[in-house]
Formats: sequence, C-alpha cells, structure tokens
Amino acid sequence: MVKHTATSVVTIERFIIEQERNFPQATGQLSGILQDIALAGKLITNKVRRAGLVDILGALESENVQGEIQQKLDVFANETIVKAMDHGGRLCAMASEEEPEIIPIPDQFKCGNYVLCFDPLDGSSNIDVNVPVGTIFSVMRKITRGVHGELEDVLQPGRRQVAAGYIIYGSSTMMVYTTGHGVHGFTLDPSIGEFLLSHPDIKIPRRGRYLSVNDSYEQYWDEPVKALMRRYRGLDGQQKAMNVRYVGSLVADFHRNLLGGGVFAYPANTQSPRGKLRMLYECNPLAFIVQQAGGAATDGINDILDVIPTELHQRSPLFIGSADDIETAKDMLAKRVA
Ligand code: P6P
Repeated sequence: MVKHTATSVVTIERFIIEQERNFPQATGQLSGILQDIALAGKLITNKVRRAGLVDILGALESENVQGEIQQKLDVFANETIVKAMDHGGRLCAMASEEEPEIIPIPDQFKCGNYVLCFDPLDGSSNIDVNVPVGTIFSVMRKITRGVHGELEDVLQPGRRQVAAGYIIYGSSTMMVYTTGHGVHGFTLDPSIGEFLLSHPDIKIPRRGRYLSVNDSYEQYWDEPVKALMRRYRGLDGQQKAMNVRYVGSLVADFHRNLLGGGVFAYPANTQSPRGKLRMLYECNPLAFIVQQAGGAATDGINDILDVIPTELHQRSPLFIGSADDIETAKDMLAKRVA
C-alpha cells in the first residue's frame, strides 16, 4: 500500500489509481465511479459558490441561464450527479434522496456491477445563510442476477458498502471517502480544479470534544436519551462536559467531529419516531466512514452497519462519532430494551 503524506502533491485521480493497484483483481469500475463523483463535486461546488449571486447574476444573464441559475440547487446537484454517473458503464442503478424510486440506467448506456445511493445536497436550506452543505454517497455491489439494478440491490446492510464518502462545500470544498482501507480527505484547489490529498488516513479521537444535537426536541426524547445527553453535558458528574456545536447541516457537523472527535446525535422522538436521517444515503455512508476512522455508529440498539433496510427512504435514529462516546450511548440506551 503506497503511503502518502499531506506534504506530497497527490491528486485524487492519482490516489485512486494507486489504491486500485493494490487489488490486482480490480476492474477499474470502482475507481471510475469515484473519479466521476469527484467531477460531479467540482460542477456542484461551482454552482453552490455562486448561490448568493443568483439575483445579481440573474439580472446580468439571459433568461434561460437565469432560469438555470435559479433552479433549486439540490435539484441541480441531483441532475449533475445522475448525468455524471449514468453513462460510465459502472452502475446498474442509482438511488437519490431527491427521487421517489430507484433511478435506472438509460437503455442507451451499458450497465455495470455497482449501485450508487446519494443525497445530492444535504442541508441545502442552509445555503441562503452560507452554512456549509454536502453531498453524501454510498456504493455497493449488485447482488441480483439481471443486467439492470433492482430495489434489492440498494436495500443491503451498510456493511456491504464497498465505498462511501461525502463532499463538503465549506470554507473550502473537500472530498472525504473510504473504500475500506482508511479514510482520506482531498481539498479542492480551485486554481487548478484538482482535489489534492490534504488529510491522509483520518482517525477520529476515541473520546471527543463536541456534542452535536438539536436539544429543542428534548421534551420529545425518552428518558434514556435524556440521561445520555445529561451525561455528555457532564451534568451527572460522570464525565467532562462536551462542547455543544450544532449547525444543522449533517455533513458540516459530522466533518468537524470526525477531525476533532465527538458525537452527532439525531435520536428518535415522538415527532419523528424513526428519527429524521435516511439510512441508505446518510446514516450508512457516514457509519462506514466513521468505522474506518476508528469510530462507531448506532441507532441506539444496533450498529448502523448491521441494519437491513426494508424501504428506499427509510429513516433511522443516529448516534455517530468517537468510539468511547458511542460506547457510552450503547450502554445507556440498551437499558431501554432490557
Ligand atoms: P433539525 C438538514 O435538513 C438535515 O437533513 C441534516 O443535514 C441536519 O443534520 C438535520 O436535517 C437538521 O435537522 O431537525 O435539527 O433541523
């Protein structure tokens, strides 16, 4: 395995190819998927960065371009990913947060052996206030026998993922992904339009500094969850208080905790009995990443990666982050089923 440090200038394309060389049986399909996602990320970042200029640019641009610029950015991001991915011959189907059913590969294109699940622009409501948003993706192998992908191919437990990652459109644009051999971060250099290796082999601290939770729902949580949040806040004297950091954008909150250590929690509550976040293209990919970085993710009872999904847009409670902090969550939440 080639070991890179952040001091050497390594593009994401070079890193992906060098990683592929460690697997002689690799066909290059997965490498191609990752490279196409990186391209989609560059196209989306270009639009997201201009979001604040819509009215100004709209006044200057022709009607149709103005219409395009004003198109909802999450719809734009969804279309950008579908168009970047549907003709490469590596996928047999896709599933998007923006589409009610799975997205087939058009008949004029060859089908491949993988499926892609993605949230094209999670947290997009934050764009107007310049809070970072993100694209989240998950890749699994096809398990059905036909040429075209089916619902069964995407309803696989997270442990079956072969790749997962996100692109965060923040103070800089970063692509962070894993293929099961560590977690690696690449920062977009807009002057050359390349993602460069900036965070090789990311590891999440075993115990964290940050707690990310929307405690306006506290009145709707059950007692074990309330007790867990008191524990994280140091109110029961069992541990040092964690700093609460919550921007309301999953990728931004997750990314900060991945690098600095901590827990992101979106518990079930009486308003959202199965939680809010989506299993296939939010919980599973982030759970794979955090596991590869030395952390953990649970729905409060099971490891997220072991849950067998039954619906395309299934929601799940989510507690994800530093291993020891998630162990605390498992201990305290297990009591509810004992
Ligand atoms: P709440 C954004 O809408 C989102 O899906 C995630 O990005 C974010 O973590 C969560 O919802 C915030 O939800 O209920 O705290 O506003």
